[in-house]
Amino acid sequence: MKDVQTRVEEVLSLVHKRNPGEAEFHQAVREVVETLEPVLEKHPEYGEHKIIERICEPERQIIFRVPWQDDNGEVQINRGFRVGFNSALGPYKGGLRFHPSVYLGTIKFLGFEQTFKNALSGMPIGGGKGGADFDPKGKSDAEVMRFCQSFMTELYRHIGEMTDVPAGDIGVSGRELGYLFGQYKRITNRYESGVLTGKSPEWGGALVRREATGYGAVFFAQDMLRARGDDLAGKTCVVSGAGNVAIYAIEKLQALGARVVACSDSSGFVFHAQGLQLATIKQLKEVERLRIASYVEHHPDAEYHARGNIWSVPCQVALPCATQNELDEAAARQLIANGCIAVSEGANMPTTPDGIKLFLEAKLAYGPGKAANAGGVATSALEMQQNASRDRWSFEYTEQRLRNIMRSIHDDCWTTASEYGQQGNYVLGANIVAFQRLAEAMLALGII
Ligand code: NDP
Ligand code: 2IT
Repeated sequence: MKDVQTRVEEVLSLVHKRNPGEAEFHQAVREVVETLEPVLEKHPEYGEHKIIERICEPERQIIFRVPWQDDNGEVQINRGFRVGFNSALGPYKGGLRFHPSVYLGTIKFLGFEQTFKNALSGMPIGGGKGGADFDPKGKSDAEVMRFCQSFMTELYRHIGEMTDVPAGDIGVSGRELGYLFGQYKRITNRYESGVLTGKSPEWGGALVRREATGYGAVFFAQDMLRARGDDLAGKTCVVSGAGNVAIYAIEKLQALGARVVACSDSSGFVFHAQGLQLATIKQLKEVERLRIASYVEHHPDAEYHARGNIWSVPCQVALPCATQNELDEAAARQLIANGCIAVSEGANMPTTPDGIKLFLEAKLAYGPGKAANAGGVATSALEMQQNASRDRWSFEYTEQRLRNIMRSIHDDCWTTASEYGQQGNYVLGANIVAFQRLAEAMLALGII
């Protein structure tokens, strides 16, 4: 038997060789695999059955052409993706991202994270992810509709409520899911509600799904603080992003008595010392689809910093809710120096490995995305449950289910980290809990 460290190094070099140039995927795998040594020591059968090697190789990867016509009649061509990463625990489940930066490596990193996150959620869902290098910014509704219809015209044959269930991610929310579902329904001649989640509550979507990722990340922050005898009331917070996750993180932080002083988009950030006015942000972003810079036109006492660094704003609690690698070592250092005590990741992999190292060394409460933002996909699983039973739950009941799920995720990570002698290390806890659930299911299902 090879020693565990050699095996871990071999896995990483194989992932590099098989997936050249996919830096985010390499990063996501390294972050997980490096924490698994103690569990591999304890369970040699995982090594014998090459569980990690199998988890790192997606079960299937689909790449397809998405042709569509813009409003000028010009033909446009994008590239679409869907990666079915792991179906040991349930049908592939995970969002679709529409952003010009999307390539296969983005989808693989997100699919890998999703596989662990979904296992950690405790719901019966496997891991998958998809998307396209399409940029919805500046496109008319009609263009977005034609793009979504063309995308689904290929995707429909690969998905299904028992096979693969997409949802939203960056650039994909209620509007896009409506067009996607409409085309799926038309092609298949089935009103198969459970094939997509994040649908509008008017036609098959679950209440609380829209709010769930942001709310969940705040619940996770609340539980991390509670474990230290503290809470969110009165805390000064910074939330990056101004999209779906950021907006509902701000909403729940404010409801729990925290003061949120800054948020951002890819152009810059706003700082509002007296606390952000969420109604303005919702109007600008959800209705008018404008840049966050416009916020200061409504609130002249706020400041806008074009291309500024939001992590320079002093805060006690930080929620990165925009995108991967948005919080680097220098930003982590600045947050710590400014007295930040908790970081809860609404985005996927927003902190760079050097940043994470600093957070762990400083022993602040650091909740990695695969734990802290699992509330979104967990509520998607609740939507699947409602669709399967043709039922509809109240907002209060669904939010309570989400609250309980976040508490369980927190407690599972906490207990496992303590068992492995690393109390308070949610990175180690999350990775080990998720890996063991996946490993046990994969052992039971045989070599497939
Ligand atoms: P949205 O598209 O609604 O919002 C994304 C926000 O992040 C926007 O403010 C956007 O600014 C900003 N952003 C996106 N890309 C970049 C970039 N490259 N650089 C700087 N800012 C950027 O997406 P979501 O809120 O749904 O997703 C945000 C994060 O949360 C992502 O990491 C996603 O994977 C993760 N997540 C989402 C879940 C969900 O349920 N939606 C569930 C779990 C995780 P701009 O408009 O200028 O591009
Ligand atoms: O990253 C994520 O967890 C999501 N984008 C949500 C996935 C889902 O299926 O709800």
